Amino acid sequence: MSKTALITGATAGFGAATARLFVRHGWKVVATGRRRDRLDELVRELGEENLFPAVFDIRDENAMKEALASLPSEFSEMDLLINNAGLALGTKPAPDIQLDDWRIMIDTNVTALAVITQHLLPKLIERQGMIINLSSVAAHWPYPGGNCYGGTKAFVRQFSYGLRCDLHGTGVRVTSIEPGLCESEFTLVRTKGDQKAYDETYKGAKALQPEDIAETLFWVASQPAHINMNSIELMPVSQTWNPFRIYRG
Ligand code: 8X3
Repeated sequence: MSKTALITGATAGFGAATARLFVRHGWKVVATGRRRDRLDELVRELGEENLFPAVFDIRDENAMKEALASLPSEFSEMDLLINNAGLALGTKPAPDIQLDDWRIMIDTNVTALAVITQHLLPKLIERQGMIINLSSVAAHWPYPGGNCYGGTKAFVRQFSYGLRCDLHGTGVRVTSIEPGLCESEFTLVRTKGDQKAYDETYKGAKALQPEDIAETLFWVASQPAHINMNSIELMPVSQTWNPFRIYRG
C-alpha cells in the first residue's frame, strides 16, 4: 500500500520538486499552499489519484485544521510530514529592517511549523511516521542580513532535536535538513521581486537545485525504520564560509 506525505509550501521550489519525486516513487502527496492555481497545475501534472491540493495559508491555524479535517480518506493517514513552507524576507542589517518582515518570518517559519506539527503528531505516532523539517545553513552560520531568518532556522533545527527527545519510544523519526544556496523562488521572495539581485545571487555559482533537495528528502524518507538521520547540512561546492571580520575603530 502506498504511503502518504503531507508537504507544506508545495506550490514552488523545494516543495513542488519534492511532490513530483515522491509521486514518481509511488507516494500519495497532500500538497499545501496558498496559490490554488499552482496546486491545480501540480494535480494536472501528477494526477488527482496521487496528489491532493490543500489550499490554505499556513499561518491561519483554523484554515489549516479545517483543510486537514476534510481530506479525502485516501489522503488522510499521514506517514510523513515535510515542513517545507517558510521564507526569508529582506537582506538588510537589523537596524534597517521592516518589522513586519520579521513578524511574517516568525509566524511562518516558527509558529506555523510548530502548530501544524503538533496538530499532526497523533496521526504520525499512530503510524510510526516521520517528520522532515526544512532548516537552513543559516541555522548554524550567521551572515550579515541573516538576522531573524537565521534565528527562525535555528529554531527549526533545535525544535527537530527536541521533538526527537519527546517522541522517544514512539518510532517516529525526525530530521532537520539544512540547505545552503539553492536556486529557487526563495531569493525572489527574499529580495521582494528584484530580478537583478536574483540573477547576481546565482550567476556562475552552480547553486543547488530544488531537485537536489527533493532527492535528499527522498533518501532520508527511504532509510530503514531503525535509522534516524538527525540532520543533514548541504551546500553547493561553490559556497563556503567567510573569515571573521574585525572592526578597527
Ligand atoms: C538559505 C541559505 O545560503 O541562501 O536558507 O543563505 S543561503
